[in-house]
Amino acid sequence: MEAKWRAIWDVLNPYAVADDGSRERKYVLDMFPYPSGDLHMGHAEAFALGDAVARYWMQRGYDVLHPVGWDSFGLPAENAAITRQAHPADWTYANIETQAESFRRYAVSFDWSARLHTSDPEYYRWTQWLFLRMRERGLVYRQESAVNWCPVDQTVLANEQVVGGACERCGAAVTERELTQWFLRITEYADRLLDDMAQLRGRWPERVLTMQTNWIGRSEGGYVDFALEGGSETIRVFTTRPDTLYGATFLVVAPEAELANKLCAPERRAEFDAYVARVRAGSDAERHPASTSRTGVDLGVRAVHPLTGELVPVWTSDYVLAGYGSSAIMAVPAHDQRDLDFAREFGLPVRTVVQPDDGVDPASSGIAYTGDGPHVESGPADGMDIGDASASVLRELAELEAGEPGVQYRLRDWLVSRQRFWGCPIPVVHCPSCGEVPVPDEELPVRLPELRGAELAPRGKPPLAAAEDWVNAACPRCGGDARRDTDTMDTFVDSSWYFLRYCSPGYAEGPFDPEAVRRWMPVAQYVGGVEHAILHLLYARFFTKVLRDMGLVDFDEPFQALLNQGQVILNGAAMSKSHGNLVDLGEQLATYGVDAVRLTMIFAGPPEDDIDWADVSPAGASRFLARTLRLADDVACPPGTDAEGGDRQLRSLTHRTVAQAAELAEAHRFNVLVARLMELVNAARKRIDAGSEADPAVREAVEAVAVMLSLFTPYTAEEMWEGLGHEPSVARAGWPTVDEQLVARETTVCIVQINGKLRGRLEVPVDTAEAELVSRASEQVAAALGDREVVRTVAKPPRLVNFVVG
Ligand code: ANZ
Ligand code: ZN
Repeated sequence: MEAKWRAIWDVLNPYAVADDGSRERKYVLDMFPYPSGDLHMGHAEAFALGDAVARYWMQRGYDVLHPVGWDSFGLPAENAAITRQAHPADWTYANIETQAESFRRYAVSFDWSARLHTSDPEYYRWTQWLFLRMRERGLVYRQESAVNWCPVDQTVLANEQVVGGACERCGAAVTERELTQWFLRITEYADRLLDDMAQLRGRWPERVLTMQTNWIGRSEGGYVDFALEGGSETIRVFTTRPDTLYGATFLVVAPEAELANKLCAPERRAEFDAYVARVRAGSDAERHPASTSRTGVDLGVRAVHPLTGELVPVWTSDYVLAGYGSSAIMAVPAHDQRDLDFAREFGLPVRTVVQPDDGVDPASSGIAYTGDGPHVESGPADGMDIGDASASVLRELAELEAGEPGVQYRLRDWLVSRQRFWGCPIPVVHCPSCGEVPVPDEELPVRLPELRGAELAPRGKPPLAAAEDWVNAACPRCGGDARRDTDTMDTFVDSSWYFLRYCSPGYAEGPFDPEAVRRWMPVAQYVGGVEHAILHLLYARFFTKVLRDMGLVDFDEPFQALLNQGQVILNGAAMSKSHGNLVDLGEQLATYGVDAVRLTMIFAGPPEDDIDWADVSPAGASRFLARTLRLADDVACPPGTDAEGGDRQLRSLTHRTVAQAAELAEAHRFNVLVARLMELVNAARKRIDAGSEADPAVREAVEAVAVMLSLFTPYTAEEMWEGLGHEPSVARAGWPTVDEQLVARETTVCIVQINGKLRGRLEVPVDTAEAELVSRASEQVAAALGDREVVRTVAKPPRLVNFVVG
């Protein structure tokens, strides 16, 4: 059955986009896969869900764009190439073909004509083009910076690729290095990335919005300048609690900050250098924000408190991060736990300036008081609460020109440089006389050189730097000898705009045809894993905003709605190769068939929940499908028979099911939809078994089943549709029309009494719940009840409600 229908679909191409304006458009997008071997159970779940969404809208008559492509640059291909003495493209494109074949077998409703691969020169040409446009807008810069370095992969890692101090990919302990790196200035968009989330509320999972909000981490507060005792230097600190300034008893500077090095007194030098070396060996990923480090060094200098004139010592400790705020803080131990832990460790003073509501003194309890309360020992701010005290302190500072209000973000600029081969080359040439020169647009793409096998092995310098012929280039500006940039881009750059390319595949005048994007974008429904809740989505949102500023798109947000599916797990644990508990998708498909696996994924529960493969039954799904398929064979009246006059009860069930199924599909409650479908299948079976196989109501029911089932199990649905005497494809059959009269629930009259006497009548659906019935009844007799107290209510739904009053 699978082979038969695949051949027919290849000819019919039922999922091709029309894009001719004849139908309303809807763009349904699955997060594109990384080609790491064949599809696995996680793909099977995600794509079954995305497909249900796409197929639903197709049945509703929309022109649906449901494209597929591959996020095909990345480290695994490169590592495989080194091991196999091959080119990363060999492994990548072979896996893509395997996955493509599996997608066809899995019968996902893709329009294959939009297919793309981010590692194709036709694609990365435009990634480079976008990079250069961003550079022209001042959104790209190069800077020497301390980076996370994986000594095994010999590459820079983004902060988020460092997990617990180890490389996310290979597990090696990550160290720090100073390198000149490319950055994208995403911080310039921090406020818009925050504010525009208002457009997504209710249509994106709330927890994703929360994660993005926390990642951006906007903090309001102020800067305070402390003059160095006897020097011209000032130490600027960032604080979210200017109100506590009177309680600041020492300053702490981040050990890696140049300021710490500059401030350090000669007699502290040796201790300081040793401390910095120790800190550098670690990684800052695990330090922020809750770490309770109690190590540090007194720098041997003092600063002047701007409001009290008091001298406070200046320390360094790794609980203060370089690169956040001003890399220095004022420590207020009474009201900040990290500061208090540190103060207690080193015997530094604690001064309470906000009266704790429980009267417990932080200095003796060891617990910082972070709540609000009247301020004390705070000059003009005495008696004020946090808000007023902050304003008062900032006013004082402004008069003295010793501080100002300020906002800080946890978000940092996006480090996009990678010292690896299999990525998009940075389209810049370094010329000894002209400096950094962009490669002219007409020379794009800057193609990767042909390197393979051992040539790709990391040797401390990027593989591209070792490709001498490639590196040496003429300067586009002066024609002199110059060198190409040897970094490639983070693959998250590739995936930040692929959804736009899908709108006009093969477009040669730019990354996308703005007209096509206007027609299709924003994506109506994005489907993918919660592992992309932060980075991918943030970067794609950032790119979209930049493109909007460039006038290339006319919307703020690329993805109107987001659905995060759960994971497929086994016996309560995540599946992984290392745990040896992988369920092989290919084996499941071979044993139960594509439709049974797809139905199992859908029926297991709400899409957001994890699916434990040990708890579900693809065999049960398979039996259900066989039973359903038999219905089509048993229908005995010809196609096109008017259902009018058929069994009223079955017709009513059919129409109610179809109406409800639409609501359920739109709410992505596909598992409930399937349960309703099963009820309809059972009802139709009962009629057939009772000898009503020629009743047109039976045909109507079974046809509705076939169309609804086509969202989930395309093979069975096609087979049924054919069995019912229709031309393929059921994918284009159209959603059954609902007759509202048949949907309306059967009603009855409910008698409303007060103390047993008739006081009103209500027409209610027979299945009205007791609570609703009582509330409607009491509304109806409200006037008659007056202010008498109801001592008891007797309800016999749906026919009687009696209020007993005193
Ligand atoms: C004094 C103070 C008193 C603070 C108080 C807090 C509570 P978020 O929300 O993360 O922005 N801070 C500032 N720069 C820092 C850095 N580079 N590394 C580590 N900590 C830093 O927090 C800002 C607060 O974190 C700032 O406010 C500062 O401590 C600290 F009762 O200043 B606060
Ligand atoms: Zn030059």
